Amino acid sequence: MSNPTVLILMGSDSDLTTMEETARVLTEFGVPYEMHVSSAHRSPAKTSKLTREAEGRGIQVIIAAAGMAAHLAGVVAAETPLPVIAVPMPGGALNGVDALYAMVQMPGGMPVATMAIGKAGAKNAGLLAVQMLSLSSPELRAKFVAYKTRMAEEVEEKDRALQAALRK
Ligand code: RP5
Repeated sequence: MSNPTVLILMGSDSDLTTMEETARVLTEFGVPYEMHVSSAHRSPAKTSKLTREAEGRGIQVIIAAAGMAAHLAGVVAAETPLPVIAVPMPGGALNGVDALYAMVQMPGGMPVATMAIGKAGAKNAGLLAVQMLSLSSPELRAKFVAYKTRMAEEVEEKDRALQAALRK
């Protein structure tokens, strides 16, 4: 995509099925993004290069997804002033709880915004990135407000259907 404003990094291609949820949200909001497989442990030099160059290329938010001993978001945050959103991947013996703890327990001075484990977290990472970008984009803010209105309407519809079913 041309002029991406969001950089998505994931530790392995095995994370892609989960992180497609983030890509879907960004596409829905018309936010250009770039996605790479890059691991904190297996390819540290590549991760460092992508992170250091991000701001200069116009990236405003970095989303880091990793599983198991998930250091990716932390090492990315260490090398950039950009905000970093972390998504813990399910899988492994602890099914994502290990990644959640690794990501959420950052030491003071080094924040990463940690989402829920798995697809809900991947979806919310996209939405949080949209909210961050909305701070300087009235157009994106309007889209986000419309999204929330639509969501509330869907809940109303579901409740109407439930009430109708209960009356039968
Ligand atoms: C992490 O290890 C990746 O983010 C992935 O969630 C997990 C397993 O990776 P693979 O062995 O499937 O490549 O670094």
